[in-house]
Amino acid sequence: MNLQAIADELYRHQTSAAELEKLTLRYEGLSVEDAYEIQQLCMGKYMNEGQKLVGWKMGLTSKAKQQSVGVDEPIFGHLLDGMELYDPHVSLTGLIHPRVEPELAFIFKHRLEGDKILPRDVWLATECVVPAVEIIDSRYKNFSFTLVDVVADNASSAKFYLAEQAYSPYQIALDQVGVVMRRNGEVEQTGAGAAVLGHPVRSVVEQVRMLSRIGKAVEPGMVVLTGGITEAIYIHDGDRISVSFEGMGEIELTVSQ
Ligand code: OOG
Ligand code: MG
Repeated sequence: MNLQAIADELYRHQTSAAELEKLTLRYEGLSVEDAYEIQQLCMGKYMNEGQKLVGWKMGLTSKAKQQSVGVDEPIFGHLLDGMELYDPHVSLTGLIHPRVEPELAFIFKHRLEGDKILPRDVWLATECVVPAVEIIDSRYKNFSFTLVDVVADNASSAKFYLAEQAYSPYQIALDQVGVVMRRNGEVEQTGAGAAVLGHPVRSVVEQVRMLSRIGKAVEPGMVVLTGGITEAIYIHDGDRISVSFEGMGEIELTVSQ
């Protein structure tokens, strides 16, 4: 199977906001390892064009997320500098059927690698924790995919925004942080940090372990998005999305064409 050709195809669809048919309907026998290889080849194209790897994202770390897409294990993807929003405003241009979800992000001062990582290693390596929102946008028709498809498509990543205020990792029990996501003032989703594998620190542990299988690590200065705390909601032109993180402030995201 020509994994590079599949990566090229995904790249074309990602950069032109064009939906595609699931890979698994067209290529028989693609494994999860193949899918991560396709993801790396595809992200390599962006990096060849000058984009920088700024971190990693975990996905499907909460039951709410797993149930909404019908995939029951965590996945990860690359975060590139071109995906980061500098202010909490998202333009729908270049996106297919975007959704937003609340997340907690970790930012690191030390390298983390290997498959024997424990939560205490993560705490020692963490500089700060920041509330975040991720805009996901599956390139597959109807936002419908299998594990293999979504991994190849860089775990549906499109954009992300980190709040301006960072917090000490010791100040707040991250599993206890309550989250309320509203659209135009109406409550859409609620949840708590514990939805993410019991505690968001476990998502970082899992991220490092998964990276060790492909010989990669979390480098100093990198961000890790630990995964949607609630189900993601679709965004439309004119939406005002507010996400409050108990004890950690609020993100107000506006959406336009
Ligand atoms: C896959 C990406 C999941 C998360 O935080 O759970 C994700 C998807 O739902 O399209 O980013
Ligand atoms: Mg996410």
